[in-house]
Amino acid sequence: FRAQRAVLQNGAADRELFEYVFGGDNTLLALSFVLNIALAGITILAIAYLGRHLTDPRSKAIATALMLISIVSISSYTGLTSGLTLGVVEMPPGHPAAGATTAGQDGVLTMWGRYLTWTFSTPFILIALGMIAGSDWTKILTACAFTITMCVTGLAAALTTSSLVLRWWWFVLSTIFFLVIVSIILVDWTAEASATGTADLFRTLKLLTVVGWFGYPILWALGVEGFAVLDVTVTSWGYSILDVITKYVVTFVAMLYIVDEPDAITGGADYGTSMPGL
Ligand code: RET
Repeated sequence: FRAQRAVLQNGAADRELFEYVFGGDNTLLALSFVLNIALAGITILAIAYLGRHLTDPRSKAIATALMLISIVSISSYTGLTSGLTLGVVEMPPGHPAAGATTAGQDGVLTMWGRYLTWTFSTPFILIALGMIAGSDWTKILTACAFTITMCVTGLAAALTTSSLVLRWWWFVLSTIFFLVIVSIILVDWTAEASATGTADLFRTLKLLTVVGWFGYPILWALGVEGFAVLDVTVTSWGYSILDVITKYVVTFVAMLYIVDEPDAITGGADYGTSMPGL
């Protein structure tokens, strides 16, 4: 009975939050979700179109990883839009937003679906980047493992209501995992991209990724869940704009390069012999 009641309450909660966001007073917030559904859809179609003549298995694998970023994204933003992955979370004592109310409930609006779905989208960004750099699967999967851990601890930071110190401790843990990823990109993959012959493309992708990814923890710290300097709408637009850079812009830059199937991407005639583990 208790479980049933929890399900029913949740059923009502997603409807309440949907009405809160789309009920007319929060149009800007609603737009920050809907815009990304449109952009993810366009990106998926564009990859299918641009990649229609690809033949090489490595080029196809990179294009598939790129497409999966937007496939996760369209699902993620549908979750936020429907209210299913939104929640009202009460902040612990001492937090600047402690005592706030949202949609008639105690707490602040938390877009926890974002942190959850980054767990699934960021690995595909790293798979695409790692393959473009010509890295090995040990490093690519290490980066993926760290991004999953980073996102899950970020989710924990957002949902912890027991203590302010523990919220920030989750944040510190997540940031440490983030720095491991940054070092793999800046040190390992940069060197490997030079050896592979994709240094030019990788430099652009690296810049977009590293600068863009740093925006997320900064926004978290400044947003309602951190120091509460920015309100929910500004925070949400911040994440939506960062998503445009780190997902769709990265995808188009990579895709436009890959369609020509240069040797450096396909592995060339020597693929599988001269670069073991590629
Ligand atoms: C959080 C808060 C805790 C500390 C850190 C964070 C980093 C998040 C990042 C997210 C990147 C998301 C992307 C999504 C695209 O789909 C979780 C905000 C370090 C780097 C690129």
